[in-house]
This record gives sequence, C-alpha cells and structure tokens, in this order.
Amino acid sequence: MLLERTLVRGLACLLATVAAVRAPAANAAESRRPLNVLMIAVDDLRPDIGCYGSRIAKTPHMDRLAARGVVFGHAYCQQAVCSPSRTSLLTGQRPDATRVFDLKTHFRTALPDCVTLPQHFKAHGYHCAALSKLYHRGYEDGRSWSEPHWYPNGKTVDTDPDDWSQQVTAKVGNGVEEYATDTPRAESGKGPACEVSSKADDELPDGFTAAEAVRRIATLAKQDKPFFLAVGFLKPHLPFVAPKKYWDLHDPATIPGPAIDHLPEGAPAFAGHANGELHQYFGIPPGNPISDDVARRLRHGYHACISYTDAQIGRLLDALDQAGIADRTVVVLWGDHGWQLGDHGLWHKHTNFELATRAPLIVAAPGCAAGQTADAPVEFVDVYPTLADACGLPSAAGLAGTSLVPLLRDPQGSVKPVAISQYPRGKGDGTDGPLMGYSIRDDRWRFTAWREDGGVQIVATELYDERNDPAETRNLASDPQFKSVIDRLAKHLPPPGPPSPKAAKAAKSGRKAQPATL
Ligand SMILES: [Ca+2]
Repeated sequence: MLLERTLVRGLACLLATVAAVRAPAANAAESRRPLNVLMIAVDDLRPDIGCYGSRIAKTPHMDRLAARGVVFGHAYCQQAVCSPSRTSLLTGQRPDATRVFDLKTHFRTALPDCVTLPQHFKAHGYHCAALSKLYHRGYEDGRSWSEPHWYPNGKTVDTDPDDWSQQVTAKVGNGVEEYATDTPRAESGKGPACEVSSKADDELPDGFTAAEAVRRIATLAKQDKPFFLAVGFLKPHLPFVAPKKYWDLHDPATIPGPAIDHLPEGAPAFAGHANGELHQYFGIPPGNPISDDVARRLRHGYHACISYTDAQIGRLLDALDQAGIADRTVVVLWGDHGWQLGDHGLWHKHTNFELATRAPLIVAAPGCAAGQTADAPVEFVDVYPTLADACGLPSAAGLAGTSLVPLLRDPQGSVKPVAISQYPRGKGDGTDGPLMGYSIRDDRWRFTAWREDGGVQIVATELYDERNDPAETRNLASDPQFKSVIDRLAKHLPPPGPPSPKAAKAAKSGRKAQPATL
C-alpha cells in the first residue's frame, strides 16, 4: 500500500506541476480579486479514495482535486454523526458549544447570534449559496446564505428573517427521486439498503445537484462579486443507490472485509452500538452480526456510491476550468465523518473509533502546496478559520479551531497537538447516568474517556496505539506502562460543562436514557 500511495502522490505532484506550467500568469488586477470558495460536502464518505492510499477505490476526480491541493491525512470530525459534525464545521464550534448532539436540535437554540462560516463570507461581500445537504435536512439556516437553500427535490428552504425557527419552503421546479417507483419499504418507511439503479446520473439527486452546480458556477463566475458555493452530495450515505455503471466498476470479491469484526479486546460494550441505522432499511435481517452475503453487498454498494459521487465532483471541477476561475477558487472537500463497513462488527458511524471519526479533508488553494499530504492531526472546526484566512477575510471572533493555511503552505508542519471528537451514550453498565465519550487523537495514540455527561467522573477509558495497532484490536488503557501516555492526553479533556439535553431530560425524569442509535 505504501508503494501505491507513493505512486499516487508522485503522479499527483506531476499533474500539479503540469497544471502550474499550463496556467496563464495572472495579471495584477486578477491577483487582487478576492478568491471564490467551492465547498463540496460528501455525506458519510470515509477516506476510501485513491489519494488516501486506497487500493480499490475508483475516484479519479477526487484524486485530481488532490493533485491541485493538500490532502489532510488525519482530519477528524468533532462528532461522528451528520448534524453535530456539520453544525460544528459550519459554526466553527465544538458540539459542547453548539449543544447539537443529535438530529433534532438547531444550533441557534443555544447560539442564536452565531455567525456561521458562510454568513461570515456573506458579511464580507460574497454571494453565498447552498445546493442540497449542508446543514442536516430540516435544520437549515437562512442567515447563512444569500438566497434560499436549493434541494434536488425541486424545492428551496429559507428561514423567516425574524424567526430562525420558522422554515419557508418554496417549489421552484421539478425534482428527482432516488428509488425506483415500485421499491418495497420497511416498517420504518425506508427502502432497500442497496439498489442498482437503471437511472442516468442526472435522474438521481446527486447528478441532478451536480447539473445545477455546473449552471451556478457558470453564472456566478460572471458576477462582479466573489462567491461561496456549497454543494452537498448525499452518497455514499445509505441507501446505496447508484447507476449500474458505477456498480460495474467494482468487483465485490476484491473488496476486503474488516481487519477485526468484533469490539476491541478490553473495550466497554457501550463503545459500540447495535447497527440501528442499517436495520431500518428494507431487507436487512434483524440481529447482529450482519451476514457475510449482506455485508459483501453493502461494501460493494458503498464503493459504487463513492464512484458515483466522484463523477459528480469531476463535473464541478470541469465547470471551474471551463469558467476560467480554477486559479482563483479555493476548493474544499470534506466527508462529514467516517464510516464503519463491518469494522469492529459495526456499520455506519456513531462511535469514537478511528474509522468513524477520521474523514476526508482536501483543500486546494491558489498559491499553496499541490499534490501533497499533511499528516498532522487537524479538526473540522479548523475549516472555518482556514477558509477565512485563505481568502484574506478577517478572522471571526471566538472560533474553536485554528487556521490550516500554514499547512497548506508547508504540509509537513503541525498546528495543534491533538484532535478531539466526542460522542454521547446512554447509561453504561455500572454507571449512574448518560455518558459523554471524549476521544483525543495525537499523531500516534487515541485516548477515549467516557465521562458522566455533564459531570466529572470517568467510568471507562480506552487507549489504542494507532501506529502499531491501526485496526484498534486491543484497548491498552489498563496497562500500567501506558499511564504516562494517558496522563498526557487526558490534559486535553475539556472541562465539565452542562449536561446534554438528553442527559438533562433523563435526570429530570429519573428515567434511563437509551443509547443513541440514529
Ligand atoms: Ca453523514
């Protein structure tokens, strides 16, 4: 894999050099123009991408983007589930500050006057627009954008200017559906976990979104103000629906299974979960573990969907080239968290393990390094100050993150000692209440402390040596020889804050909170 990764990097550097030679020299007026931003958010994408060293990924377009920018090899989301992670990235605040730990809380409940990342750009003269999923669906934020939030179902969503909690929906055109019309449904209302679609790219939501984004880029490029265009892609989130040609790119027999199919030795049971999200889909047999046949099909579908999304990303990059603005547009691509494909016996996200918290982050910025990988730990809260810094905007006040522009110039550097993720859990064995697991990752170790939610008592700890045990097979926290490692990393634990809404509600009612399975 090392050789392959080296070859990929080498090719990326070569392509970047060719691109730089071919790029026309910018004249003085052009160089003074503000940079545009194209943000590409990919739902549930773990770094199974060629530029991250994957042997089986078919991702030529994300690899093409990597050749133009910096791949952050150790970027971590702040909580491995959609809304908390996206909210954290787009507000520049950790979940402990946004108070968004679930899929049913708007960040303006706790932070009514928060200036979001796109809102900051809007305040500095940018035209800001959102296509498809950026915030979690149903928790949009009208103040963030210059126009209503567009979705591939043919509708837009805005929020009442006087009341952020009131959504204003409008029908603006025809939309597209994901499944075939006669798809069977589970009791949850969800269809099959996998579908080999007979539809063309643009007859599915992500292709439809890419077509809209291509049109927007062509229009925005002609405006006299810079733009911040955010484009969300829904795949590879479940269900794995992609046109047949993307399934045909992958041979399921060559897609490897997990290195470990059960929880790490010595890990607390509540570090895992019961695969609740997957079990909501039609055709997934109840109970665990997931059978080998189903698992093989799911892994095939996940990679097919990555390739489908990758093709849509390529259309956006082509649109920048065709509009002649690639050399004055910062492109940032992120997956909102990692994904477990049966690893540890787990599917989807919702944990503090490496595979759930580590996600792709690629930034291509004019004048910065190209075709290189930054391996120091970074966090999604760093995206907000990075983009503001890269575009010459003043920094917003009170952000939790750090600008990564120094790493865009010198990818071998480091801007922070650790990345911190967190995940709430219900009542654990032997505890008196809901827990908050804080997971601290440096350049070698992952230390997780499960603490009383809103309290100080630590009820369980985990320590994994990511250098020598990257599959996280053994929890080393009880081994005395690693006490100094734990002591050093534990200093990064955040101070106790108020309990999460779920913990507060459980304490008030006296009922046990249930583990999160969303
Ligand atoms: Ca997600």
